[in-house]
Amino acid sequence: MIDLKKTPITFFFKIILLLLTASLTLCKKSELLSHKADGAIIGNVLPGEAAGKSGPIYVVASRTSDRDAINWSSQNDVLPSHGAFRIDELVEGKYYLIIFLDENRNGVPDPGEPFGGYDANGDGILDPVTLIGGKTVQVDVTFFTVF
Ligand SMILES: [Ca+2]
Ligand SMILES: [Ca+2]
Repeated sequence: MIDLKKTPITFFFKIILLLLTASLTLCKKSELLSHKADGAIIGNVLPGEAAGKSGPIYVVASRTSDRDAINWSSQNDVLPSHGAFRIDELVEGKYYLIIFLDENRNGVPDPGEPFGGYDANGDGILDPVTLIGGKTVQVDVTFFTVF
């Protein structure tokens, strides 16, 4: 047991210093993790409303669900048809999984082209998935409307 009366005050300062150093180190480590692009989102593209239609399928991991603000050419995977997708090198955070079927093969969604993504509750509004640093999240996406 530590005799409080005899223990020098410096002992407590040392303990406090040790605790501070430990917590700072932990903070630094989690900060490093959160900025590392070491997460991935994988899953399957299901045909849904796009059944029978053909063309490249773009799967985008987007920070926004605002169609006008989505960058279709980055953080994506392009598939020749329905099937497995994989998007690597993602920083942790919230992402919307958004898909379109590029019927006229111009690299961007156009009115009438099948559109969809990850909609957990099936209400027609995209839902975000949360990715933790260094982890892989699996979600299936489907076409449920047109752009
Ligand atoms: Ca197009
Ligand atoms: Ca939804």
